[in-house]
Amino acid sequence: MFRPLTLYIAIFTSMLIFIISGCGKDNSVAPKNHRQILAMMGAKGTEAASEQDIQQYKNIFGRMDADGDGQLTEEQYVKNSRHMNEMVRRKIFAATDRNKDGIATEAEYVNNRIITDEAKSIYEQMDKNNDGKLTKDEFKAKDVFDEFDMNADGMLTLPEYLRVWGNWARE
Ligand SMILES: [Ca+2]
Ligand SMILES: [Ca+2]
Ligand SMILES: [Ca+2]
Repeated sequence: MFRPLTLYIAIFTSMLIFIISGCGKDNSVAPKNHRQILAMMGAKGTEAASEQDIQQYKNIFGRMDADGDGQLTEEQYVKNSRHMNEMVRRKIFAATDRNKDGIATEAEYVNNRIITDEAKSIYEQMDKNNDGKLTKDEFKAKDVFDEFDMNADGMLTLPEYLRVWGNWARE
């Protein structure tokens, strides 16, 4: 004799198995390690910086750090750095002061310079037509181009690129 309850239980069980197995399967592609992507683009990372470069960055820091206590406040940095204008200097300071305590230490400064200068030189190598911008064609890691292109206009400017690069390089 046909027993509907058994049928319902059978259907319910098979649906449950289907749902559980569906949940267990991870269809999303594992996100690539950001630092691996940077390495693929030619980044060697902070460990690869030469003693010469590090010393040079320390010297620049020392010139800005007038009282020689190894610390720069934002105001000292804005006053003493040689970057274009105040707004740019404040942005660079914010990127440098990684732990957001309002002080750029020598170590933070050196670290930021190593990362930024390497990123810039890779940017310049990719910019084949030297117009200061990168198209997707010029960009080496095409599958993450959109993550760099913050305003989604199909072009990368140096500040856009540095913002993402700076975060990834410190992961
Ligand atoms: Ca700090
Ligand atoms: Ca270009
Ligand atoms: Ca853009």
